[in-house]
Amino acid sequence: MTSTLNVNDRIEKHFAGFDGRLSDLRDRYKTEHYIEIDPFVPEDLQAAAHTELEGLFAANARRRDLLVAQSGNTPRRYSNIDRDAIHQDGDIIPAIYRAPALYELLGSIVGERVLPVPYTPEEYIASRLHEPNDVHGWHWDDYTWAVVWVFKMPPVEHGGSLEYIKDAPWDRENPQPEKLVAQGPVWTRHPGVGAAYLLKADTALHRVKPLSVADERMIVCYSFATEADLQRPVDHSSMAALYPESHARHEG
Ligand SMILES: O=C(O)CCC(=O)C(=O)O
Ligand SMILES: [Fe+2]
Repeated sequence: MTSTLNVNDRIEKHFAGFDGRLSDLRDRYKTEHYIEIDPFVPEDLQAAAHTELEGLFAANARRRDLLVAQSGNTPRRYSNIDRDAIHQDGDIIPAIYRAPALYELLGSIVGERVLPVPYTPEEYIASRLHEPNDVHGWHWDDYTWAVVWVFKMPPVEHGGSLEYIKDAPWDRENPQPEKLVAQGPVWTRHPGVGAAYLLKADTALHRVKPLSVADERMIVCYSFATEADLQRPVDHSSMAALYPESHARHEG
């Protein structure tokens, strides 16, 4: 069993190796609202977390196939795991979310304080696209940042890339994702296994490109908040549609 303390200690040492790249990461984040931390953790932790995640999917995955009204009726067709299952049966994946070293690294890249989200079901989730036409459709996140840790990624010609339009904030009354996508520009990224990408996910309209064939794309998504996020009311109804049990447990 890996202890939480141990995980923080391991990633703190690992992140120290990024010191020489920090100014580049900061500059890129400023212009692209996206950077990659690659590799996100040491190799043995990646392997252990991957084993943990496969076990979580085997025991807890829920297949979803729905349109989410809040993001303009865009599709979610995939298998996912809610935060509570990961919290209960996971070890390394939840420990990383609590690791002070991660908050320090993220804060030094974005230039402000990075905080856990105040709504428990959104702390972390996992998703797996595996069938042809599986897609995580266009949407915005409820909180400012997402860190998406990649465990499986198909070759680019099979889909699974992240696409985003930066600085296209969510008008919850009238989301109009098609219009924003048509206006573009659409930025495309295809992070590799072992990388984690940081995205300013509240103002970037984003999606995962559909799989064109049966393949595997497996990720964990962590969410983070600004101080300002904690002061404003946040509507969690799209989370309630995707993770009904977890939402009911914490908010119901
Ligand atoms: O799978 C991805 O790369 C994106 C995940 C995402 O946008 C989310 O879970 O909100
Ligand atoms: Fe997202």
